[in-house]
Amino acid sequence: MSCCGGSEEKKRSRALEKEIRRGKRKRVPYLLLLGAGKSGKSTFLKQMRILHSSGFTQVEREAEYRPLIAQNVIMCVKSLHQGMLRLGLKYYAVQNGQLGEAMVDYKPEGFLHADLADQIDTFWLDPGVQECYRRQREFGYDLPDSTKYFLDATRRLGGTSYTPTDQDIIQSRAPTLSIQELAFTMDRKQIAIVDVGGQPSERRKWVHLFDGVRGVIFLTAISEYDQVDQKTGENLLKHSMALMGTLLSSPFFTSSGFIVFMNKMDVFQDKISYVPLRHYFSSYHGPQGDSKAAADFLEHEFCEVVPAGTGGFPRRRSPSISAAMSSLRRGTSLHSEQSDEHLVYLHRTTATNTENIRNIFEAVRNIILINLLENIGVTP
Ligand SMILES: Nc1nc2c(ncn2[C@@H]2O[C@H](COP(=O)(O)OP(=O)(O)O)[C@@H](O)[C@H]2O)c(=O)[nH]1
Ligand SMILES: [Mg+2]
Repeated sequence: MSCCGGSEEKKRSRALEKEIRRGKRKRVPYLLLLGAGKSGKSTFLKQMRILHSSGFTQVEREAEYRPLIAQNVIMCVKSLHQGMLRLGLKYYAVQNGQLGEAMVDYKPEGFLHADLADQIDTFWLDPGVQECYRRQREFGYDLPDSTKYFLDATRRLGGTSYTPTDQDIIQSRAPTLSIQELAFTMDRKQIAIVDVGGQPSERRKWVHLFDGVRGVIFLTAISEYDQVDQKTGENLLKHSMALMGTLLSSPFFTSSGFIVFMNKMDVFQDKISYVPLRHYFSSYHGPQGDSKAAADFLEHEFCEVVPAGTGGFPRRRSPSISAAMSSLRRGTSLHSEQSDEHLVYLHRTTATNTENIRNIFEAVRNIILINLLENIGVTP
């Protein structure tokens, strides 16, 4: 697996697609990662690689991730500079504004020069830039998610002796332009996880992958409750809910396990303290600033879009919503042992947190083993 969409990777991806199209994949138990762009699919796959596979090699760290992280850092500076202009904010020190301007057309060559890293550190600490960061909502959340993570650490990231750590790799971002697959062994069984990319142009690729899939992990960034699509103006979280409903209505999923990760809980918990949920979901009447109540509500909204004919949660809502909710949260589902219908499982996740993903994956392990392996006639 590679992060940057190079030609080798594209070749592998095309070969994989062909194999899937021809139906060869049907006998291989695999989980499909689905969800809108930036919901955390690639991040989850990287965590799986760290937790269940061989991790990242030194060559990948230096040849792929060091240049990518340099690009990510420059992108953070560019986005902040654009934010400064849009908000009409003034730099405290003139040279910081000059640096912002100089970065607009700058392309790093493989690594971040140590002296540039120092200048970026000074740029980031400029009180004007800090205000811009705090007010990012006002210019449409154009900042990369990992802005604070990288800019707090810029000095460490400079120079040719810098080797990206696992956490740096987790925080780095490259749009997934081709199909990515990670195969690993779980309880002595081979399993593959496939990420098809969430960019709109990639979605046409999903359809032929549905056939024969044994399980889906659908990721949604619940921290996007106040964000809109820059082109359509549609609320991103509502869009994600609708997408999940559409996927669950698809006949391709009648025999697959479906696990929803309400992701970016860390961002959500922070944001909910100052951005009221009610402004974007008018039927929310819970306490303002209460992240648990707000997440419970959104979990319920997700359950609402599960089509009634699909089986699973909504048709089994009695005896009480809260019992059902807590049961879903634990990764089990009501009456699951009495039914062979496929059920929807919900978990709250922070994909950038390796420990959190380790625990969640433990929790979904049983669902995966039962739904994936038994369905294809393999005894777990
Ligand atoms: N803070 C935070 N950032 C996250 C989380 N999950 C993903 N990200 C970041 O969000 C960005 C987009 O994630 P990515 O996995 O590339 O999304 P994808 O488009 O669905 O593959 C990356 O910079 C990740 O580091 C999370 O739970 N918390
Ligand atoms: Mg991706």
